[in-house]
Amino acid sequence: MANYVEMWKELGMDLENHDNLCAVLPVAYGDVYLSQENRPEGMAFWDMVVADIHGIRPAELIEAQKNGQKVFGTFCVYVPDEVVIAANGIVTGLCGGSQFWVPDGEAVLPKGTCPLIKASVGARLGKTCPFFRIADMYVGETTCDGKKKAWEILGTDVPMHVMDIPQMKREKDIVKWTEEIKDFAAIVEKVTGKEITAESLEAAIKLINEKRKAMARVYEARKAENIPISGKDALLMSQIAFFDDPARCAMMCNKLADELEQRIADGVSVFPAGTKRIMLTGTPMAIPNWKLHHIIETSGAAVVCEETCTGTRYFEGQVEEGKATLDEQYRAIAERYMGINCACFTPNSGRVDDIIRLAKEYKVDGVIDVNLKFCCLYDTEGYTVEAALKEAGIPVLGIETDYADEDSEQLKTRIEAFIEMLG
Ligand code: BJ8
Repeated sequence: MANYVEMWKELGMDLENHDNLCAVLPVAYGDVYLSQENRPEGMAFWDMVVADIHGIRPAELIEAQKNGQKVFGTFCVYVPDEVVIAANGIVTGLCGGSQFWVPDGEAVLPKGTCPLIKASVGARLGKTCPFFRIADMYVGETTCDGKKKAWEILGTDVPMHVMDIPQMKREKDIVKWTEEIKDFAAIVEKVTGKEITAESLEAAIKLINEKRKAMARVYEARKAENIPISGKDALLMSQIAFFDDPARCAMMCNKLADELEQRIADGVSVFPAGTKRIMLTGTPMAIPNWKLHHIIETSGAAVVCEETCTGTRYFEGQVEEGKATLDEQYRAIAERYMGINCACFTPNSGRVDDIIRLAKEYKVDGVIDVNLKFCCLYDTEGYTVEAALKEAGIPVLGIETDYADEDSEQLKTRIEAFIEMLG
């Protein structure tokens, strides 16, 4: 492993505390990931990325900045990567998924805030994540109240642009969202010093569409009767996709999909025949939040799909290509992104339809509706989701949790009972 201490020092990181984080991550990864048997060989790429997660990609981003590129840090799958890439910028995801960052977040936020927000704020203020130090600009959005207020705090420490996301999906909301994307494009052009043209935007649209298609291929393979990849490994692929170079991400996902398709043809599975198939739905699982997948997959079941923003909501749906003008392209981008079904919208019946459709496509035996503590949106929507699943005859278990380990045993007991109940 290369030595990145100088780089972290130059980024103004708290090295002592960062050492504490670096001490726990390899142990957690070893326990959760490297203990799995018969993993696809293609996962070696993601193992390598995680082994140097605060080194390789941050060093690439810094090199790009030296060459004049700007880095935009995002927290939500509604922020259109295409716009940044069309202006020669780079996007990196910034959602925090570790309990390690929560106390630094709680220093400025109410304890009753969702762990994703606390960890994201804590990762910046605690100076223990290079990605949070590198980003030239953060891009927030008006999805939930906790995030909206967190942007005001983060905005005192780092340049911040907030995108105003509509809360409904009527024609006038799509028009408004199109305008909001255009405003964002103007900001991006100002920061990067590069003009977005119809050609550069078309190229960016194609690039991100390719990345989505590659991720979709990996997910497609999970529909097979003999499951060629664990849910944990598929989740890792999605989590890293938020940080990686999109062309490399597409290439590695396609390579993995090739291997998985071969495994299906050869009848290779990472789970014994008859293993119960679980779909997760709910709040996103930012890296390194592998808690629920690990509990489920060490309790005798397999996770075959995630209807989350670190799952299908991230890659389903393409931006229509081949539009002639920038105006048409921005409208096409707005339409694709408004197809994502986040609980911040009302009504949000599209999400319920997606869940039922995915449950059938992935032939799941049961669904676990997971909610991050204090996420009022997904918690409340859980009522509708769980009622629809019951009506469709699909067993469902609702769970609320956070990033801490304290409830792991209790969760395991409930999940084991649920799996047993599936017969
Ligand atoms: S599109 S799910 S990534 S907002 S931060 S809403 S968990 S209380 S992350 Fe999200 Fe975009 Fe929607 Fe997806 Fe709840 Fe926490 Fe808010 Fe959260």
